[in-house]
Amino acid sequence: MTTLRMEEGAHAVLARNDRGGYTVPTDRLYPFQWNWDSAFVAMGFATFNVDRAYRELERLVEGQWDDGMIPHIVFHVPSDTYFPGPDVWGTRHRILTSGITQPPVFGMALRHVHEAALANGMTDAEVRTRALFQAALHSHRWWLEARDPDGLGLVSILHPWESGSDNSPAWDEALARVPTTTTTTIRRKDTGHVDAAMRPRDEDYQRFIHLVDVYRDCDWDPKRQWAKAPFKVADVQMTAILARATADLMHLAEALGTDEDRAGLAQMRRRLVDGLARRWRPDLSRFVSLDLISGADIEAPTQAGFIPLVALALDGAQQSAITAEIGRWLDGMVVGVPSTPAFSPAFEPKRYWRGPVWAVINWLIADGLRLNGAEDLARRVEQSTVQAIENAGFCEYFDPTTGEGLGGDTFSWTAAAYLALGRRR
Ligand code: 9WN
Repeated sequence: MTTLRMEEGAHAVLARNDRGGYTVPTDRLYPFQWNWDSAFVAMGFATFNVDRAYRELERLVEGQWDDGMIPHIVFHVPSDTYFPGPDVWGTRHRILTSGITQPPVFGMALRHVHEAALANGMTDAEVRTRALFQAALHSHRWWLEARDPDGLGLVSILHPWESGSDNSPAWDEALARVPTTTTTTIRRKDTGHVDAAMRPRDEDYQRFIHLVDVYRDCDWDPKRQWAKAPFKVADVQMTAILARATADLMHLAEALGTDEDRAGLAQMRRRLVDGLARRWRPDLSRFVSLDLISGADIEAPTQAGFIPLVALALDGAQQSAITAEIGRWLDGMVVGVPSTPAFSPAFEPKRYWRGPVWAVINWLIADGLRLNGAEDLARRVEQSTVQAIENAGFCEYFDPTTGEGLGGDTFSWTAAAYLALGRRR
């Protein structure tokens, strides 16, 4: 198919998943608005419809809590095709939402959309960006207060769903400590839409729901949750995205913020960059997360170890080491970067975050490689992503060993990634 036809196809996927100013990740499997999906989708919309890009972000912040948290799901309209729905979360925001969050790509998306709006001469760009900037700032403050109360310079996830990489091998040890007992009855819907062999296991779901039960019993109060959490991981992927989004907000604050905003953001960024820099492991040629309950480094190799590229300027030795390591993960793969490398005992090429390639992860990795001067590798990652989508369609994820498209098809963030990355070839 030609690039033009593919772009039309990507627009059609976004149109089909549009539910009135917000986009569902895909029909039925994910029938609500998801946090980081929408941020990527907004950047995709910015390539052809900036007004709609703003709407995506504006509809997401309808779900923002008074304390600043932007939830991982906003349940704008009821649907019975997804579990767990609002009844399980039992939160008490103005509109129904989940009680946990997801990677704050929002700030990155906001800068992107703002720049597209200026390039298009949109007259309401400043007003719209200003409102969203305040929402982003509030959410970043929440992140540091609620999820780095001890000032490590690293933010923590209290649930694997927050990472966006739900069943990643990175969580195996930490999650194994979480009991499988639940007070909520589990009624999985995902395996009715997608082959169970490509999804998290039942045991994973029992633990995921146990965590929801614990936090609901804390009335979703961040301090009580922090004290009670049976799963607490200072995540380098989350921290890197937050640090990068903070840098993007700093950029916006030059024109749109106050002196106080600028100083606060600069301090926030310094804290996160310093925290992240301490997570570099030269013997592994990547960054590692920290299990705050056991105190141990999480050494399982996953894509998260490369995401700090989006936030840090690495030194020459680190740059060579990390690019060589990414090259090693790509070796023998039809499409990379795998979410878990083939040499890992945990590698499962078709099971969700345990091997498959995700277009939006490649988008971040390529962006970070380019920031760190590795233009050739950045292009290789981008082109193999675009190629995979052209061969297999706008699938949720791809088998790195065959390039086969897996999970949900007609996926919004894959369409957005195609639009953004396709332009760079
Ligand atoms: C739980 C929507 C989301 C993505 C996540 C992906 C998956 C949900 C699920 O789908 O998670 O949030 O039910 O599996 O792991 O990254 O945001 O596309």
